[in-house]
Amino acid sequence: MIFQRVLSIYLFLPSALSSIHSTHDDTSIDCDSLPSQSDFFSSQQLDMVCHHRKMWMEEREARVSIEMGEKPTRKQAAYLKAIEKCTRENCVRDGVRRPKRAARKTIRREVRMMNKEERRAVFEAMNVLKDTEVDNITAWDLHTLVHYPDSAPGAHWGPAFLPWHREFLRQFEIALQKERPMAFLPYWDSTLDQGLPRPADSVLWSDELLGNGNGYVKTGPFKDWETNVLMPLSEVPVKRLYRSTGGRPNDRLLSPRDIQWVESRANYSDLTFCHDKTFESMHGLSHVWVGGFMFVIRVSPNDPSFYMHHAFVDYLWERFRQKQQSRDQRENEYAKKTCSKLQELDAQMKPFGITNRDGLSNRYTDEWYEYEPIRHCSSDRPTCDSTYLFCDEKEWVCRSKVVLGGNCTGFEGSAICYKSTCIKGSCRLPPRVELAKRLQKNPSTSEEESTRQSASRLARGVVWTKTLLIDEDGMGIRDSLASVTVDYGDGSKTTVYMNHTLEYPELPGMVYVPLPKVHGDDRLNISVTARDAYGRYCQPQCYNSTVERHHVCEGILTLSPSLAHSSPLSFTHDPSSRRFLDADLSVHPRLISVTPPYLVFACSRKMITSGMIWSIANSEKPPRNSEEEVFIRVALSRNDMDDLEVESSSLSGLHSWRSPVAAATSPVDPSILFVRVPNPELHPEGVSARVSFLHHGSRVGCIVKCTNEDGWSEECDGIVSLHQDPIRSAESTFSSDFSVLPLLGWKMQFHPSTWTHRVPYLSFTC
Ligand SMILES: [Cu+2]
Repeated sequence: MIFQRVLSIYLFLPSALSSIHSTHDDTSIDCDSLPSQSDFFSSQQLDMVCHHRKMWMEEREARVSIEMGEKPTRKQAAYLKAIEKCTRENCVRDGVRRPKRAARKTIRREVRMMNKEERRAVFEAMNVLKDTEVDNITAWDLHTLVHYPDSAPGAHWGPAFLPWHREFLRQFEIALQKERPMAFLPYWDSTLDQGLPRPADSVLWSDELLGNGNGYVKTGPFKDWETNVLMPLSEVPVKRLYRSTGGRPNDRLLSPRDIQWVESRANYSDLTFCHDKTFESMHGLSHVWVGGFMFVIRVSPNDPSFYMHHAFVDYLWERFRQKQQSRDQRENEYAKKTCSKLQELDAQMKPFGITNRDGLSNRYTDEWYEYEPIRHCSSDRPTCDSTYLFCDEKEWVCRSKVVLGGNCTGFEGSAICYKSTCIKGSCRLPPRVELAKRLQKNPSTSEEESTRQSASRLARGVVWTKTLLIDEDGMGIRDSLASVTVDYGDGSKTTVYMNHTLEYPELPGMVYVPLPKVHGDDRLNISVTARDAYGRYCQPQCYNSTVERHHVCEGILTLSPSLAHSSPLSFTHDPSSRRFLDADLSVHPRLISVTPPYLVFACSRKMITSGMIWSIANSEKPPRNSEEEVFIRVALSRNDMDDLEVESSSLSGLHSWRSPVAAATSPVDPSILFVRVPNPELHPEGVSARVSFLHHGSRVGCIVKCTNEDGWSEECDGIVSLHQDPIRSAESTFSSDFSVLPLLGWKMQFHPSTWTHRVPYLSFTC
């Protein structure tokens, strides 16, 4: 009978708990009116807590776990049941010879306190769970599904929150230990990061520990982890581990004051949601701070940081238990208000075959595990016990170190920087080492040289596109050590560096990227990645032409001469015109605009929005032209007349110019001439000039047509007017910049097949 009950739980996990739906009585509780420690949270934070609760409730009612398929298979149910029945003594094959019944208690350490071997064991075990399939779903993802609201309807928003997660973590730790007996669940003490100038720069989010926090997780032990669900609340279909650590300005991690508050509560009720929102809300702060999958409760165990954060929450609860409760109280004291029947002391701790009361048992920390505290530093012992921590001698506490390139303002002279030094507020390599690095950026990786390399390697030539690297403040990166690497997919790669002699319309932070030329029906996928000057990951964002915004993307460019098969990026084979990629030269000089490149990189830890990307481009204004003269374009089709000359003379009589037609012809288009006229910027009243043609000194009768703004053309007298005010200028495209002239009239935005061209105002047939 008992066996049957337990089995049925798993056969119906998690989607088929329909019988309880009508009995959820917690939806009616007004979240906003529940008390909380008001000065610990901003009103937005409290609003968000209630919003998350609402989301959880709705997902519970909607039975969102259909993502998993209707029911777990027998094999999946058996896996979960076996884990639940396991303890270290009866399940974990230790490898170490010790008396059978005396398996040692697991010691859970802070993630930065693990030694190399422990780190390897934990991260390997996690990866084994991610790689082990149980009927088309990984063991890792199966654990995540246990945390879904319809599987675990009582896991949140009430007094069962702490015991439920305690049991959930115990099972997860067992799963790790079955793979690597040495493994344990590390905890993440976020107070070590909370006091840093910029907590997202903590060494925790580096390759050696949890991997990068800005965007797709592309470094560290969990890089490129796939998830079995789409990341909720994302505008783009993200199915890969994703974070946005500290990306939103008002989020924060746990502070020592928060911890003191938890430890000093008088009884268990004070830590539970229906009596006081504080503790559960506090736990939510780190969730939203990490962002990405962690942002949404249901899917948050996709990110390994979930387990480490929850181990810390469990540790804080244990500290309260040890400090404020007797052994007996720990197992029997509970909350009077439970918010829901599911949270009552003797209710089943769904989906597990135990009750909420069982989760208060002293066995967890008597027999199975305990937490190793962080030893903080003191004037007697001014050191911390980890290479990832340093002693803040102003407050005698240990804090996390900061990665190369990170913000260390206020900590100059301390050991805050991991493998680097705090110089003027940021973690840098010693000046001599940094200089050597810049010099070492050897000629073979300079832009010109690598172009030649890739050109010869690809044998088919290159085309150029632009990309933009954006820094912490939402500005273009100017450091010449920032780089972009192109992976051609055939085993060859090229790295190019920041351009630092900028000319309009080049944006600061811009890098030219060489891509292979494609022909005919070819289609190539090229991966482009970028690193900031300190070697840190930059998150690609691509332009989506349907919604006209930049979105997080994978940084893969699909190249094809046909738009239908290509990413909508602009490119050109001509190095001299690449400068004008993404620019609109078909408009009056005062209206010239640049769009951001199709592919840009957010190297910052802050959230970079499409609006910010576009404002970088929009803030670049064309320089005012103060040359005496400008060139306009004139179209000419002629009937075999040699020695033709072109002339322009201003109607004011103050300016005239004459040139052989051959000398005025565009180098790229023989039907276009460049004709000099006075610069309207220097003549506020405007400039009018007559254009005419001469043959051996005498004027030639030509048919002249004028094409207006809308593309209509009619016969006219060959007079063109230019004005500094775009509306009053008959010819709107003119310039005195020789490098622009051949491209004047072109709008070179997005894929070249969509570029448009404006015909000159004046067209002559002579
Ligand atoms: Cu949870």
